[in-house]
Amino acid sequence: MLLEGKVVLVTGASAGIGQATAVAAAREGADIAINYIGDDAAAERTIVAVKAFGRRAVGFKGDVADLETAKAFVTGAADALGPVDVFVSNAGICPFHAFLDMPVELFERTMRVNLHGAYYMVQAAANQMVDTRKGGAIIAVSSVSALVGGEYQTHYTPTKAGVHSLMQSASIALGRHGIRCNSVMPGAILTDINREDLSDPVKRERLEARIPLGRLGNPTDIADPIVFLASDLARYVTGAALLVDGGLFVNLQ
Ligand code: NAD
Ligand code: RM4
Repeated sequence: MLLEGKVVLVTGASAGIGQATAVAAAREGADIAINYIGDDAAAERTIVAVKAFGRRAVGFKGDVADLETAKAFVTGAADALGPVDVFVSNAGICPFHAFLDMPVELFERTMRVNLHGAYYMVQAAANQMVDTRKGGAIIAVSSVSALVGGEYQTHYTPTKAGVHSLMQSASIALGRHGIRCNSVMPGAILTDINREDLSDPVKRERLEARIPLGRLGNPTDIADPIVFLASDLARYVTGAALLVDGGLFVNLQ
């Protein structure tokens, strides 16, 4: 087991990559606290799946864009499970939209959830890790979109470059406290975030054809590399990005 006895916190863990990460960390022996927004029943499914591994699980509802959510999540999780060892900043949105007529509300909401939300959460977790002097690992879910653009993602791709940049700077600020900070960069993973976008068969086939491993990813393809970065196997890895995209990025021609 790679995370035995660790307390792992995951944001946006009622579905997709966050849910798979919570379950994978539980499989590796961790107790889990999840942040989620909206769907109580979906969050409960994550909690049930964690408990099936005999681990403890608690859920905290809240919008990551709100600074108070971060404080409540990190302190509430510590009260329930003990201090945080691993923090996964995963919550994110990508409401696909054209550039020239991007509504200001959509632009600002995407920034607030994906970038401000990650910042508040990571800062709250880091403060607790520093206070308890235990060290720890922080992983932000960035994207291949930190490296390449998307016509309908002009509000989104800067946030994904931003969360990786946050991990780089935080790794410097926190290294002396024994805290490692890294990002994962998923490629095209089939989840709710892009289900509608990829329902266009032409777009989906074009994307699949570009992936050397021949398929879209699924959430567990990302959860396992996150577990690796969280674990002592990655003890000398900090400030790094792990691209997990089936080869999508490098396949130019
Ligand atoms: P998803 O829609 O299944 O999961 C996103 C999760 O974030 C959901 O559980 C949602 O409820 C939660 N969330 C959204 N806004 C929130 C808020 N304000 N507060 C708290 N939680 C909130 O999609 P996913 O693909 O699993 O996305 C997870 C992360 O992975 C995102 O950060 C996304 O940018 C990133 N990502 C996804 C892909 C992909 O192809 N699916 C690729 C690269 C990166
Ligand atoms: C990712 C990447 C994927 C897209 C999702 C929504 O970062 O750009 O291709 O489907 O976001």
